[in-house]
Amino acid sequence: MEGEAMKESPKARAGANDFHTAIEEAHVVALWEMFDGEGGPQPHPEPAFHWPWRVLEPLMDRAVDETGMADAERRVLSLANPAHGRDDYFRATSNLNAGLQILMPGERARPHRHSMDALRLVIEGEGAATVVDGKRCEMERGDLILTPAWTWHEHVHDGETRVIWFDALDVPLVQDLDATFFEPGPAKDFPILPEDTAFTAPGLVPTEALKTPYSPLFRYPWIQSRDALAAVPSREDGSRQLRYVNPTTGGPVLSRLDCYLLGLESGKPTQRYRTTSNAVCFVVEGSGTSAIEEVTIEWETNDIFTLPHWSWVSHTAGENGATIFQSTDRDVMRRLELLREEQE
Ligand code: 1HN
Repeated sequence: MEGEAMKESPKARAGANDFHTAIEEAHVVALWEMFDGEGGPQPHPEPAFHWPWRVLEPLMDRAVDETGMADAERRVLSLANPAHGRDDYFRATSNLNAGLQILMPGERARPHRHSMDALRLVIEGEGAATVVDGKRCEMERGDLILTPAWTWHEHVHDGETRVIWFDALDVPLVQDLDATFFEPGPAKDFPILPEDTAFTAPGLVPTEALKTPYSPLFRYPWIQSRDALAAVPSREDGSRQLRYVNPTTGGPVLSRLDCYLLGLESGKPTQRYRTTSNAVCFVVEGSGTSAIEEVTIEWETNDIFTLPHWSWVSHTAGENGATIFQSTDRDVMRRLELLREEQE
């Protein structure tokens, strides 16, 4: 009653309005009216989202009919999370961009470079290659190809079938930091790089390679990742995990993209965890379900789904187990001292 009487007092109302008009005109906000008093991490801002391959694959074929490579810098369908709106089309999840790219036989995506880190995980096709600072990286199913920030990169295709790959970039983060730079080719002034065979002896790296802030290996072939994952002992929940690292530092492969390969055993839910980092998952093999806060995603091979920050996550693989590739901003969060992780 007292409160209502106060509200109805013309003098009080005029006073409040005066204050609110005045602060609005001064471009300031009264924080005590905004803050809800709850400490600790705020609820995660977006639900997990899922792009099934059965929906995207036909659209990739249609994209080929829509545009030729003469008119497209890259023939990419960018995964625009509806939580961020279609105008924010680079956000698959808050800090990460993901997309699918298709190249047809004889086509070429011309060289360029940009301040964003980028990587590709090859989905299908043979005969395509990404040329990174002059180094040719063949693209085969499951291969991880890096195109680090400010390296020249182009995609070429001398094979006979369509080639499709998953793209992941740190575009939204770089945009938010207002640090986007782009330069069209032709590629020029790139360094002479060691062959990947210079890195294949465990414990030995060429000294010149220590000078880059990214992995000097631009290609992580699937057969090697698959065999390495098979050799990792299972954790109690049946999962196995590998991190793709820069062999010269043991750190992330790229400054702002940190990648993992997760192996899941059939029918065993993984221990629930949450992290302040974000991930985009690409299903390399198998099918299964993931419980991500209130959302349950049923995924199959080649599907893409997100793990938004601070969401409780548990994965369960179907009959034959599964392998999931994860592109994350985890090492960015760690270096900013914002990485928090919990396990149940
Ligand atoms: C880019 O340069 C590529 O080089 C793919 O293949 C996707 C999305 C946003 C900005 C640049 C590529 C991209 C991109």
